[in-house]
Amino acid sequence: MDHRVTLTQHLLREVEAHAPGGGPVASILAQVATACKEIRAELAEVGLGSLAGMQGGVNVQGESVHKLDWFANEVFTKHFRGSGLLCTLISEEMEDIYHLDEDCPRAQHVLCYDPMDGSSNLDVDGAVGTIFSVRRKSTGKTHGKPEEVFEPGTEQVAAGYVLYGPQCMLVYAVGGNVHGFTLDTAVGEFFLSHPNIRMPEHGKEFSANMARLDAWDPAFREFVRNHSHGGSAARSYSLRYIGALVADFHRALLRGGVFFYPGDANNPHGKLRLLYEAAPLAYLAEAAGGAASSGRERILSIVPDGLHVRTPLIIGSRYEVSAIESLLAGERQGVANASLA
Ligand code: P6P
Repeated sequence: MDHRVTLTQHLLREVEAHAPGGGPVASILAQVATACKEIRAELAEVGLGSLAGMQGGVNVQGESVHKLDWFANEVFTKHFRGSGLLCTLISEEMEDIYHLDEDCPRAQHVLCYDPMDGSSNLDVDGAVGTIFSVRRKSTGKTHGKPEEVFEPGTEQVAAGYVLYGPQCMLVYAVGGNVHGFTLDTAVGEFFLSHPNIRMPEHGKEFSANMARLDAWDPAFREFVRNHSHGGSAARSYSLRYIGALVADFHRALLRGGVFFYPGDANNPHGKLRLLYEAAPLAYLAEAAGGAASSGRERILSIVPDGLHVRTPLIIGSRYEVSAIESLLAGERQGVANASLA
């Protein structure tokens, strides 16, 4: 059998090359992968088990909680409590930080994660995902408080996601390139399948909840018009929208194009959360040669002032992100078209 590179082998090499002294980071990401394998096993048969449907109640986001949202969150706390790998967990499903007291003395890192992104897709067998971001714990007065992670996304030391689709893929970066792994379910191991992923300079698809078109800044309507059939752009695009950020981002990562979730008059910061959705995906987008913007600034430059702060998100190939930014800045589409020719 040809030598297939396991996630563990790859992590050790990649961390050594790009995060010297970051040995614990390799172990953290390996533990994340193990947690996600357990989540996937449950997902694969959710219709047959007791975890189908809603748990009742709403989370800190005011969103209905699916039973698997909480199950996935618990899998993470179980896999890291007592591991000595993490000092603090920050989750979409937990209002406050989750401090691992017994691990704190040994641990040097914090994990921000969305355990089950797109969970509304679950009961219709749609794609869902887990998003994760690793940051260093602070040793100063902010340690053990939310302020510990009130740093720009450039401070992340690793980020990635697991996409539970027809395949189960894990994608991560730890300071170098972006790499993709596919789960061999017979072996129970992630094997390297997409080394050194580069996001195409531009794509042929845009991804957005078009039902909100009239609520957005007119620049988004102009971008959609310009890139739809008969539009002024050099080619017309297709619309693809899965309703799970991880799945819509993964497509743009591999095929190019753009996903956007703007703010509007009622929700100027949009819906997506910075710490465990936008920032980790922006880290990957830029590492793969793409871009991620709030429309006003680079996502990785934003300093959060809360654990669950939201941000508008425009993420994908450089051409499309800059085209939208140009329109938002009041420039005409022609400026951005030049780079498409
Ligand atoms: P809407 C899922 O609930 C999520 O947080 C993201 O995964 C997804 O991109 C977005 O919300 C979908 O939101 O408003 O289009 O249903």
